[in-house]
Amino acid sequence: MIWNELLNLINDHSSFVISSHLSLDGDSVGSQLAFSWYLQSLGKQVHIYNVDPVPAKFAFLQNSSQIKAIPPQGEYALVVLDCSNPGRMGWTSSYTPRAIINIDHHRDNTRFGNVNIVETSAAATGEIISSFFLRSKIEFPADVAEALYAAILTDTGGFRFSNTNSRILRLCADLADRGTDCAKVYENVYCSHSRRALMLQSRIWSTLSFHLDGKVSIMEMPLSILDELGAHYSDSEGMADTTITAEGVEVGIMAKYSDTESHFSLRSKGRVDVGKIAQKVPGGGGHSSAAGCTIKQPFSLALPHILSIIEKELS
Ligand SMILES: [Mn+2]
Repeated sequence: MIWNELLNLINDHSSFVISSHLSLDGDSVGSQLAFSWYLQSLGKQVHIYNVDPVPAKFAFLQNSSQIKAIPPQGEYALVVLDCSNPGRMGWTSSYTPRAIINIDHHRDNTRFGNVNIVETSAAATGEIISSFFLRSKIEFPADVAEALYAAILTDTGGFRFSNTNSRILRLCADLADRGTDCAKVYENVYCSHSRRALMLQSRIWSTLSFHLDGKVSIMEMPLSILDELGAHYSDSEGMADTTITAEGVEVGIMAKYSDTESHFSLRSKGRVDVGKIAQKVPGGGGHSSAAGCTIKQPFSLALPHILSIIEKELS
């Protein structure tokens, strides 16, 4: 049984490094904090290393300051959470962990660990970890429940995506029973935009356009407007989810582009598998309802390319 392999590997090591993908989201932050608590409760040394910082809206999570941009040293076993392949961690220094634990829910996970717990039906890596804790009757404190709840809340788009189901809601009820303040998490995650972020978002909204008989909506963010508004890239986070809010739209696109490169975040209401669409672009991938890809072309050329892929998927 795979979980026994995990426990054996944990037993065999005393020092651990936890990491996740670039551009931390709620699932990567919450899962790392919960797993760090678990390893520490077993008396292990834990260092959490991420190349990118914790987004401000997740800083309220207890111990989020333990997530540091300080590369690890010495000997350790590496725990990679919510990350489909090691390249996505963005580490620049070479590293040779004694072993790798890989816990994830992305379909394109490359099974790069010595132990691979990859549950593609899970809504979040936080779901995999929550289920493990509950099944194993591990008593975890309220702040860990809250981290796991934030992980699931954000990866289900606030319980709106098609990965929201009775299993997830029951799990979150358990996390609420263990002391999660659901309203507090909601306020921090969804109601704490800076004015600068809202100004940026108003500019992004103004680019809204519809394509392919109204089945596709697109919002654009040329990276040049960040400097113009003094805004940060992360201030646009969450905008991709708003692209599918229009009636009749099946696929929503948030396009972020420089003069030479165009990144597309794809969202689906459930009928179209946007993970499949993203995979048709080299390096692209993701889930059926949320995925992304980058085309190394200016937006004017990359847009017709992605639309032609979507058109085939819609028909
Ligand atoms: Mn995730």
